[in-house]
Amino acid sequence: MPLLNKLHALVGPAGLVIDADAQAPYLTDWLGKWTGRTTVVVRPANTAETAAVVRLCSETRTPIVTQGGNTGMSGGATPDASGAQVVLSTTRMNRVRAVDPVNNTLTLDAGVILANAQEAARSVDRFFPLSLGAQGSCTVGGNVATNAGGIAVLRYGNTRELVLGLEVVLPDGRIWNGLRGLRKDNTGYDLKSLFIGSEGTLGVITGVVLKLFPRPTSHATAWVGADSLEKLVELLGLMRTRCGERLTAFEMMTAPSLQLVLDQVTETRAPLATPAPFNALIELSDTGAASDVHGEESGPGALLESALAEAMEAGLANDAMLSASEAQTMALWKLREGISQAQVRAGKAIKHDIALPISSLASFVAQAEKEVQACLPGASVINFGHLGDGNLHYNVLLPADTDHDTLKHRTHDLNAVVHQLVTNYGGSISAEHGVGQLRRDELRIYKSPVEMELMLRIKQAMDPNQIMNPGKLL
Ligand code: FAD
Ligand code: 2HG
Ligand code: ZN
Repeated sequence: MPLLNKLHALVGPAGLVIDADAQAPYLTDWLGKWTGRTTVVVRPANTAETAAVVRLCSETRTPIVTQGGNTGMSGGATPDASGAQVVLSTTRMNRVRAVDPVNNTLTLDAGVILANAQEAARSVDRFFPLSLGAQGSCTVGGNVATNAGGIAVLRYGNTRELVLGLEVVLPDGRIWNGLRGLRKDNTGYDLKSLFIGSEGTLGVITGVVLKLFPRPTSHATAWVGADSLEKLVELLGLMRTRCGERLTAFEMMTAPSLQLVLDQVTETRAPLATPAPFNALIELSDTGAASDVHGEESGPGALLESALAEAMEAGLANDAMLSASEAQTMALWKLREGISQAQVRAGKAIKHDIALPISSLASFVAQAEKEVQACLPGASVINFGHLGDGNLHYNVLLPADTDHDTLKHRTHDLNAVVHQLVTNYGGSISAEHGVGQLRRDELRIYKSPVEMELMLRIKQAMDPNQIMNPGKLL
């Protein structure tokens, strides 16, 4: 019986996408950078169906590309051009399995959309802190598989820090039930950690236990302008000292990044009267008795105001705008969250998702500016990111009509310049978006042979037939 018929027998007609038009959204990534082919997109309804599909693929040596919300930025969820890879979409597995406000855990199918996970936490007066621009369409399984970061890492950590348990369909079709909701469990190797950030190369994540937190009851948000990155880094230090745990987000945007959003995204306006070379979007949040943003002396509003006054006095900030309403806060976040879309609209971005020690950020950026301009005179650098985590999105924007060969050469040259410098500073060439197909070849250059060998051995041990997302990560 052909594979298609066997899959049909396992998941029924609702679990298969065969029509070319209906398949299209699964075959191109969010950035429109990678397009592949497949004979079939399989959408199992639950873990048992997923296990049956993977078992069949294992027996027939059919490669599987697992896909969640397809918002990834490294091409990890796009099949190759051969048409031989099956796309396994988790989007039908979208049940909230259990919410436990006493244990502070949330157990979900891996295909649950991140925003729905946040809502499930809110429904029991708890908080799930993972937050990123794609939260309306990315899935928790995809978040786990990429170890997603986002805007609240500064306070709550990456996805890795937010996962207590996993359920995974292994490459041979067996189900590993590691859905534990424990804060302590020293019974050997931490297997769940292997799957976090594995980008679909070790198995299909089907269930997730997430940590919940007390729901913040008050927030304060400000936009700050500074004339150098050194000053913003100093401001970050000041905010940490003055605000401690309440400092939830510290995002950075250069003037060209902000201008790009103002040019490309409707209903946006500059937050400061005089544009600043470097901008920070700062958020404090607090739990406990509800307080108005500016209401209480000890609330985050008052704290932010006094910390910023101190910063201005110390010359760390030129100007600051404290949000006075929920609508203003949303408008400020729209400026930050709009950058990815603005880049897509404006041209072709050569992206660098890099992490550096916070203490090296300013000198890295100064040196990178020189080296990038030497490599590509007049380059338009869109530099922004999660400053509080030392994570920059150091992107170089080329005109939309740049031809394929030019783009290829520029990408190669700029990657070499930026990533060698990142390595010299002890940084990482993939901070939060993963490796996928974007950084696969470069990984071999920047990871040590020992690390590469260990990763390849783990892959071989767990997926000896190499059916899980071949051509990605390793
Ligand atoms: P997909 O794109 O579908 O897949 C990503 C990878 O995970 C692929 O390798 C895929 O094979 C694998 N995978 C997916 N689901 C599973 C599963 N159940 N089991 C095994 N493997 C699986 N990322 C950040 O970290 N921080 C940000 O701030 C951020 N902001 C973004 C803003 C925008 C506008 C966009 C478009 C993306 C952003 N991203 C960000 C990137 C992306 O949203 C995240 O990487 C997200 O975690 C991917 O989830 P997904 O469900 O869309 O995964
Ligand atoms: C963000 O922080 C995302 O907005 C996307 O990680 C970054 O578009 C990018 O390069
Ligand atoms: Zn980011």
